[in-house]
Amino acid sequence: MVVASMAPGSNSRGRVLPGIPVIDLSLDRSLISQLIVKTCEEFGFFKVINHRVEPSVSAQLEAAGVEFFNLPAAEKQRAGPPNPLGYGCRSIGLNGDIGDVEYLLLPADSSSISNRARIICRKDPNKFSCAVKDYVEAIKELANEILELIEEGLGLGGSGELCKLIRESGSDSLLRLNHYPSNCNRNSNSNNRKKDNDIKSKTWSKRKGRKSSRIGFGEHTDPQILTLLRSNGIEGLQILAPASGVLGSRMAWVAVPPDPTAVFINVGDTLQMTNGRLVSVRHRAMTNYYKSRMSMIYFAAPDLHAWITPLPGMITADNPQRYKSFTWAEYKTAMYSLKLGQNRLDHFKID
Ligand code: GA4
Repeated sequence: MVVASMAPGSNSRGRVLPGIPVIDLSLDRSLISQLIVKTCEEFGFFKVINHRVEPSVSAQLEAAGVEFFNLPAAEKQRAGPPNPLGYGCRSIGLNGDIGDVEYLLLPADSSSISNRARIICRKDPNKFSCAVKDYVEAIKELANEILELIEEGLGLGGSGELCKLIRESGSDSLLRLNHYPSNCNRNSNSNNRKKDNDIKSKTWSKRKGRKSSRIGFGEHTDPQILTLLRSNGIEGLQILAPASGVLGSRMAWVAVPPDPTAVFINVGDTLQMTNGRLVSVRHRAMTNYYKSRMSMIYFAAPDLHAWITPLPGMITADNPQRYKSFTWAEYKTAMYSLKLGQNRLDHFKID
C-alpha cells in the first residue's frame, strides 16, 4: 500500500530534483505517523492530501484575499504598516528585509480577527472575518491532527504535549496572506527603485530567453511549531533539501510543484523540542513572471509564556540536550532582533 510517495519536483529551469514527500491522511494511521516523523527528520517538509479542510473554505479565504489585494494602495495602507501585524508591502520584519510581496499578517484568535476585519474590509467586515475564522478553525484542526500524528510517530502517543501547546486559549498563532504580483505587471516607482535593485541583485534564475523570477520572500525557517501553507496553482515555493548528485549529497533549492488541493506542512524552529530530531526547513518564495501567486499560511504557535523544553525521551546519553529551554516570548524577542535569513536557534544552543 502506498501511503507516501515522492512527487517529481523541478526547479524553474526544468531540472528534476528529488521529489516532495506526500502523506495521504486517509490511510493507515500508524504507518503515516511514522512516515511523517521520518520526513520531518529528513526534510522538515511534506505535503498532505485527503485532509479535511473543505475546498469551499479555502476558496472563500482566497477570494477575500484577492478582493483585499485588488484594493487601491491607499485603501490597503489603512491596515498597515505591520507593527508587526497588519498590512505590509515589500518590507518584511523590523530589520530592513525586503521582498517582492505584499501581505496581511493577522492574529488567529477570533476576537482579534473581528477587530481587524473592520479596518481591513470596510465594505463588508463580517464577510472578511467569517472567511478568516472558518479557515483558521479548519486549518487549526489539521495542525492538531498532524501534531498528534507526530507525537505518535515519536512514540509519545496520547501524551498530548505538542497539541496542548497550540490548543491553549492564549496561543500566539498567526495567519498570513501573501500576494506575489507577477513581474510583468509590476510598476516600479522611484521610491521602489533602490529596493528593486537590491532584489534584482538577488535574482535567482537568469537564462537567455527566459523571464527571470525574483525573490518574493527570502530564505528563512519559520520560528513557530508547525506551518501549514495552501496556495493557488502558481509555483513559487522552494525548499532547501538534500539533493544527491554524482559527488554525493548536497543541499539544493527544490521547487515545490503547486497544488491548491493540498496543504504543505513544514516543521518550525520550536519543534526542536525534539532535541534536534525534527528539523526546521529553510524555504523561500519566488515570484512568477506571468502570473500572480497567493498563499495563505497558518503558523501554529504556543502561548507567549509557554516553555519550550525537550520532550520526554528526546535527551539520551548519545544525544545530550542541544538547546536551552526558552519561553515563546523569549524566542520572539530573538526573532525580531534578527534578519530574516539568520539562524535564530543558534542563539539558544548549548555549547
Ligand atoms: C517568518 C515566518 C512568518 O512569516 C513570520 C515572519 C516575521 C514577520 O514577517 O514579521 C519575521 C520572520 C517570520 C522571522 C524573522 C523576523 C520576523 C520577519 C523577520 C525578519 C510572521 C514569523 O513569525 O517569523
